[in-house]
Amino acid sequence: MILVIADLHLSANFPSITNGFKHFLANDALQAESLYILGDFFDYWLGDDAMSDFEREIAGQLAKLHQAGIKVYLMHGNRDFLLGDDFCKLAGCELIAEPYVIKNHNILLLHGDILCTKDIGYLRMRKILRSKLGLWILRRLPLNWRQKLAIKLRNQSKIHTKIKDQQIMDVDAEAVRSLMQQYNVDVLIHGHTHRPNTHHLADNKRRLVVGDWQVHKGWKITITNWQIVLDSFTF
Ligand SMILES: [Mn+2]
Repeated sequence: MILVIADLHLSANFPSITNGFKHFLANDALQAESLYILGDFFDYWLGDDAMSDFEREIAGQLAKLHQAGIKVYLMHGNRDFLLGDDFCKLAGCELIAEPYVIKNHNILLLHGDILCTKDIGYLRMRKILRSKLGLWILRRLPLNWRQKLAIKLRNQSKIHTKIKDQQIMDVDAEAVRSLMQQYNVDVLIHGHTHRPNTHHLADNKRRLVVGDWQVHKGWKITITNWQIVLDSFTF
């Protein structure tokens, strides 16, 4: 069994989600052969050089899975894209680049923001921040600058979700179709939009959106050889 989660937005400010995650790790995740985390695992990430006690504790929690023989794969989201090798070493997980195909299952994994192609302003900013040069500069900025930038980006993304047309904020059907065709997959799984659902597309294809974790509720997708199921659970 493979488990997929995304958008936990872990932060020391939301202990209830952290507790829910610990519960998930001790129960569901220990039954899995592998766990995929599709981005925005943390609410923000200033850099591996600025890891807090909270973030180290989460790394320690993930490392328990690794010690139990469970493979953990982590993908960047739009909020934690500065997360790097130092965290992954502590957590015993492997950083994977999107788009990522789960071998033998023909399933494509993404965070999901690149599917929101109508949001031109956001994608333009993303391209700059996540370019090699952009990342190089961001990683070398003084910590207090990175803190200010993180707050700014988070506020922008909040205002943005409120103001922007809901259609613009969701994925673009054509972007989904062409990416699935390019990777020759029947199933696409992503997070980011916070709109958990199973969408049935043409030619028996499916797009599953894993939900964002709330104060007392988490979401997961379970993949076995015979089915792919999205469900929520309370904690
Ligand atoms: Mn996101």
